[in-house]
Amino acid sequence: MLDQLKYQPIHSIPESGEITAKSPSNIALVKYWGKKPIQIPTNPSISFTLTNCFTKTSISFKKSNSFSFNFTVKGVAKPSFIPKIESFLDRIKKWCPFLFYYQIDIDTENTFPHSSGIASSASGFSALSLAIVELEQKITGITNENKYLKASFLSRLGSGSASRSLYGPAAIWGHHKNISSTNDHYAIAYHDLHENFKNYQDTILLIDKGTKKVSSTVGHELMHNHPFSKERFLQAHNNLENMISVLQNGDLDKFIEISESEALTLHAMMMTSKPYFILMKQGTLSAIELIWSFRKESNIPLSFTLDAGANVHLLYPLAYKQQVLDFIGSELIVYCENQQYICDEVGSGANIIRASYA
Ligand code: 2P0
Repeated sequence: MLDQLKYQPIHSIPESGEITAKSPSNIALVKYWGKKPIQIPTNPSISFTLTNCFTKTSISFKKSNSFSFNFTVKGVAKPSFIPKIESFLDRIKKWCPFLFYYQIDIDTENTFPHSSGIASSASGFSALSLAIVELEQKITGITNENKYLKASFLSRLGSGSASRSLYGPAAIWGHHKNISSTNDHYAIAYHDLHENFKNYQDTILLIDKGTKKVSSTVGHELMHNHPFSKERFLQAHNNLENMISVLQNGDLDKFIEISESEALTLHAMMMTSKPYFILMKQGTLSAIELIWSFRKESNIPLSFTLDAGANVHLLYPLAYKQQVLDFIGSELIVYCENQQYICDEVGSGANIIRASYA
């Protein structure tokens, strides 16, 4: 299956150029939590692709006798990101050997604040990977639909959840025996959404913008020898299958049940790891209680999900946007750091903004 993603060598490569790609973040409905080397998920996951939270990444490249790279955020050097990018470049070398004939400057910017607690690795690695595959297609002259698959494949080697950011409105990553084309190496697009989920909203309450005490990489690691891992992986397979039925038939009650259970199970896994840890804050729990009361009283199908952090993602149909924003303004905003929240919605994935070659 991976043969189609191999680099097809040719003899001439551009002297220099610049490619800019844009890719959004995503929010998992069925969560990826646990992996095997190298970046192989222990269960399949599905996410909504977002729109407003995105990363724009430019790679400038110049032919050189020795490979080197620079990494900046809006022109400012960020040495703390270098080890993760070095490890990514090392992993993709075999798949993109052409990259190593260049000196590369990578410059990136996020629309969401870096310290907002929203992972920039999903949008960041997917934007960078798409730019690299764009260069590959320029070199090989092969332009086909494998572009996004390969970008997803490379993204996965940077950060697992990044593999799902390439396409909208949703993406599935990880093999499921009953869902065709699913595999552990790259994500596939999922399009079959019921009308109820078109333009579905994700309003993100920024409960805690600090750096997490335990990184996702460490959290994934703790699923090895976890007392409940076997059951959890089985549950995720079942939830994925059920979630796909829900996305097709528009059953919002079932959507709420699966997505909230997934969020709480993710955090339950953290709380039962060895060592155990908690990433939710008091504001996270207060917001969840209020969401449940609001849903009961208003009958509005508002649900929540959580990422590996304290922030709360409010999921709801576009038709209820005003009521939900009023509810946030009157009851939830006190739990948001600096009263900040981000309005986002389901989107269409990554794309190339600009490419020039010399
Ligand atoms: C997800 N998360 O499915 C899950 C749910 C967070 C909670 O994937 O080690 O940054 O880079 O592969 O992708 C966050 O983990 O981890 C994550 P790595 P990643 O979105």
